[in-house]
Amino acid sequence: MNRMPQAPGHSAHSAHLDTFARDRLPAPAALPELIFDLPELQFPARLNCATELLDRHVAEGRGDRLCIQGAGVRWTYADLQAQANRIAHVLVHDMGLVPGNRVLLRGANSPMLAACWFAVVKAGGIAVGTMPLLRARELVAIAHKAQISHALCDARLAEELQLALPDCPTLQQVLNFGGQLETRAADKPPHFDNVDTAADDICLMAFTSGTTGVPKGTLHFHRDVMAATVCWPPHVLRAQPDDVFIGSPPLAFTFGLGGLLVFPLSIGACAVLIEKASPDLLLPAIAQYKASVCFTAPTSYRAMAAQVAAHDLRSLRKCVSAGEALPAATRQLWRESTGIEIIDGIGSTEMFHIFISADESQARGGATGLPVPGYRAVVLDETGHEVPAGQVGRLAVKGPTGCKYLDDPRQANYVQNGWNLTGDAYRVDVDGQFVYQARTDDMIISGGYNIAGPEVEDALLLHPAVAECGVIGQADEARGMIVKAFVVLRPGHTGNDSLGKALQDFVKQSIAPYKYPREIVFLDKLPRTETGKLQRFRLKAGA
Ligand code: 3UK
Repeated sequence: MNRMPQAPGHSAHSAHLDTFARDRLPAPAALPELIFDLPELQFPARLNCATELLDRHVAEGRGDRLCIQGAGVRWTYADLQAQANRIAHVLVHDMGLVPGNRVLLRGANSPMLAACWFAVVKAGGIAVGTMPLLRARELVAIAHKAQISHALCDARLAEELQLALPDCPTLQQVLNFGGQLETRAADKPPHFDNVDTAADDICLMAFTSGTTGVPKGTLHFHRDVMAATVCWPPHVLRAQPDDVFIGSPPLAFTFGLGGLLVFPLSIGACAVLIEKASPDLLLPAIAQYKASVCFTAPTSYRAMAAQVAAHDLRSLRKCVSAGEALPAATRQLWRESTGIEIIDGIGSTEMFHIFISADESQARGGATGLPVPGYRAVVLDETGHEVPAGQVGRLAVKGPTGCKYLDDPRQANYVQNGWNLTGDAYRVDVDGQFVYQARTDDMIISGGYNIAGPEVEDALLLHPAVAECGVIGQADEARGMIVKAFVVLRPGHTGNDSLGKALQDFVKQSIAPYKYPREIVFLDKLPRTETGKLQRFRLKAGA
């Protein structure tokens, strides 16, 4: 155990022998204020989240319960534990992992990827998930920034990592699963003593799905992962041990890691991890696995709504939307086609998971919801003062988790005066509901009016010809900016001037006329990230 004197806020008893990440935590003064006022948030000083999420169930006699399914695999809790333990032995004994090392994980969602995640965390390593579509150049940037020492990679994605390796001098140990990893693991013992980590040892480095600049690595402690499990899931989602979780977000995205692995396991439920979960594949998968809790992005619900009739979705009872604002039209469409009220929630990579949300009974079209128990949220003006109800300002949150960038001056943008500033413009209604406006940078200022693109999108989405749309501000000499809409039409409609005019009139009828899109461009599809977010910067650049 190392007992070096540490700066305040660092545990004096870290289990990490490799202190690279811990040495690059933000300075104490740059950290957000933390709140631990729920009784469930009183964590012990020693905590390994893998012990709590996985081993605990086996120790308490639930080893035979179904834990993970996908790609022809059905693992009980005992099966996943044994697999993770064997891989942990490979990491430690064959690959020389020491606590604190960063392990890159590369693969589409699958049971093996989940086993690898647990193996890293059990061994006291830091799991660094990466999006499956990343190319060599992006992998190099992450490997460099995180000083990655080890990688576990799906054999089918090995090529791109191989291309990156010559430029990753610190990355010396690579094993592929769907390949050598299973062979090595097969003759390792199924028992492993998890490293006795401190509650505030780092177990996870999640890179933001940022659109510009060098990627930001957000650091999360074992305690952060456990804190997330006792806030939103029991208070808003309220899933049960018999629930079967399914969805689309990658485990490399904390929305997916929480929703599809950490949260189901925290209650002894079952997680389905499928590699491809586009709307046309997610629907049959829900039917096949009799899934009951679904996590995906707003656009995916909109696309699935059109196809629900062809599938047996009787098992489905809870649907969670996050990643971007849920348009009121999409909420309504999903309710009309399935009878299910979507649970919307805003979360971020920096906060780990959802901090404002509404359950089915609180849900209201156009509003994100209320601060999740354990979190506080306010709306601030430019000078950092809270604005009155109804006024738009910058969303600020604090709770038991918070932003900790790895060695990054942008920490000072996200954390100010102890608050986490997510970069979102919000308004609080008189009933306390938080109403999303836009990303702060995306607010459109036109002819002296402040216009939120998503509000115009909501209005357009109610038109029967509109499948998807994105609204941005485009520089304009006379008005500063004009509202410009990019529209994808439903099959059977043709983009022409008369439809453009009809859409403009349609918007003017449902929201203040000055918000109508003065320019409309018809596209075949909208540019989106792997996590389902609209890439407005690309629309602005004319893509
Ligand atoms: C936007 C939303 C309106 C918002 C995430 C749930 O999306 C997640 O993390 P990211 O770091 O992005 C964070 C930003 O995305 N956003 C997310 N959800 C909503 N805007 N309504 C929503 N429901 O701009 C936020 O600042 O990629 C979401 C859980 C974990 C996550 N990491």
